[in-house]
Amino acid sequence: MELNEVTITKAILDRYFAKFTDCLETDVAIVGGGPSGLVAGYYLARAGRKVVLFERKLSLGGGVWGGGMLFNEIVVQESALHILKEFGIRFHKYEENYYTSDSIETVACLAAKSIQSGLKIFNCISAEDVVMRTDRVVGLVLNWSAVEIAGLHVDPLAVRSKYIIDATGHATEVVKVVQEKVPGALKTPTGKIEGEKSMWSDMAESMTLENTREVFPGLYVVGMAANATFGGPRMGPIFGGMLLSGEKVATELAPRL
Ligand code: 48F
Repeated sequence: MELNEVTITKAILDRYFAKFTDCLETDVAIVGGGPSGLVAGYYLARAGRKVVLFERKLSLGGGVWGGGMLFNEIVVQESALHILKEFGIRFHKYEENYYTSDSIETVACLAAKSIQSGLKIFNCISAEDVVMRTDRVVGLVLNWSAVEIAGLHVDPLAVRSKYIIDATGHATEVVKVVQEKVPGALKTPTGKIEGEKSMWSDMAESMTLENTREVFPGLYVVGMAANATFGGPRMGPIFGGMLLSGEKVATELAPRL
């Protein structure tokens, strides 16, 4: 049977729009497909919650791919090994409490397992704003990343969600929008983004967990975005804190839904 180009096109359009339409109203919408966002999405989906993730780039994985300074291995400490095991990511013991895994295998397994657990992922879409009601974030304002990159004047579309997770890493893009539009309202000591501090791996890893919480009604921060929002230090290419942060936000949010 001859393959029909129009059928190929229609199959993609029909399936995409069905998938997207199903995600217009969700329990949780995650911005950013780095390690913390993917792990959060996995555990929420596994708990039966309806969860969608939007990633600006073509590829998922955020800062994992390049390991440290393009040496494509990452370090994970003992306390997060159960998450590597959960995702089927192989690891090697380097010395007591220092384990390594291949950064490419890490991304591949995080992406595959989270999608297969029910997380819906849309790549090449950027969150540019939030949908707001009186003192509460209730959704995301989205546009194609291509539109954003080209600087085209195109109006966005919006989705609604009971909770939003900012998993945008160092950039804290969603929190920044809320800070600009509702000045002084963040649940941080100053009411503003505290800003990420210089590297202190041990302190940063524990603070990432402490900082994983609600920063504005309806809006949680996770991963590096949590440290940047609450003034924690950076940790470098050790990823246990990112994985544990994703697990923590899912554990906290799932019962609230
Ligand atoms: O930066 P990223 O990997 O965040 P993370 O999960 O992990 C941080 C570590 O990679 C590393 C570190 C730990 O050792 O310090 O940096 O906290 O992933 C963030 C993702 O969010 C996407 C971005 O492309 C990246 O893949 N992103 C950022 N802003 C937006 C966005 C946006 N406005 N809309 C959609 N995606």
